[in-house]
Amino acid sequence: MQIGLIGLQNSGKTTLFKTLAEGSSGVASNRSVVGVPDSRLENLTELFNPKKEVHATLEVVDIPGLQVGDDGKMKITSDFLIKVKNNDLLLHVVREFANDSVSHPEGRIDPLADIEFLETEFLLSDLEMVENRIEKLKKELMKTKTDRIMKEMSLFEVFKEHLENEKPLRTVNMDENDLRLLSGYQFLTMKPVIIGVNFSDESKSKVDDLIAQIKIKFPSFENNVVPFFAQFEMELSQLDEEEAEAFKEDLGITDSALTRILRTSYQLLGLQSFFTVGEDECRAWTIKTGYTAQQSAGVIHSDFLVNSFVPK
Ligand SMILES: Nc1nc2c(ncn2[C@@H]2O[C@H](COP(=O)(O)OP(=O)(O)OP(=O)(O)O)[C@@H](O)[C@H]2O)c(=O)[nH]1
Ligand SMILES: [Mg+2]
Repeated sequence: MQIGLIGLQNSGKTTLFKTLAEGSSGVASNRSVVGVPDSRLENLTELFNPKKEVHATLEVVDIPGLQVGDDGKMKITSDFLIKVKNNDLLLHVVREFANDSVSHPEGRIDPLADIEFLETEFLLSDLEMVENRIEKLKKELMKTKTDRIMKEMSLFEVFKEHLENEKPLRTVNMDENDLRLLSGYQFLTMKPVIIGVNFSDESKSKVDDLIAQIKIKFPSFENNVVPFFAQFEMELSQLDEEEAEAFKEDLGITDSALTRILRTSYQLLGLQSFFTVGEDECRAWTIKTGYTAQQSAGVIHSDFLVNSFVPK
């Protein structure tokens, strides 16, 4: 699984990335393989005392912030689309922290407006892509009327209407055939999104109220809003454990940003863990929620997969 950090410039993506990647193996300066924290695995390790403890892993990618041009429009470049492409999930980092020496591309600290701004730009970017494709399909239909082109056309007409009504494409009901038709496309509003709100430790008292406001204004993100304190949590990771615990308690942080983000990601993507234990290793594996025991075993033993136990 791969999570891409996106958002406006200076929202705190790289700071969060460093916090998430702390102690994990970096693949590149903007890419890291992170072990999924799991207290259940730690309990099993205590019980079985194995030679090795293996966490489930996922990849986190830090994507450069989106810039706003002189015309007030966000520049969604082809480079950005390429970077977003391979992510299973996007974590949209919005800024709540105030810091006079760090500029905001829109000159404001307003997380609700930032969420709306990016969502709207993503809708517009997808709409443009859909309209261009419809024009091309119309020309093709004048030459030949194949089944595939007709199906693609009707799907894109649905997309167009949906986007014009300001609804993201992730809310369109699609079957496997539709998804196959779309395999070459890259629509921004089709990706699952978590909204990550970056607070400073001074704005702690605003957390509950702001999260509630976001959920009211954007009901589709109701279960996908995660507050965190990127800078503060990064600083904590440099303290010794006892000191860090005292600060965390003071701020009411029970789980790290990583744990909270991962928990929400697993829920959103319908994932869960199961464990294997023994003297050699205790290990966490990731599966789709609802897998049977046989399907889960297929994740471990690839020879179990021949009967296509893994849902597509
Ligand atoms: N006071 C304060 N400053 C922060 C916080 N998070 C980030 N910053 C500062 O804001 C600046 C920008 O943070 P980055 O993490 O680099 O932001 P970014 O989203 O990666 O920026 P781009 O990659 O340019 O889009 C840095 O100087 C950070 O130290 C925070 O929670 N509080
Ligand atoms: Mg950055």
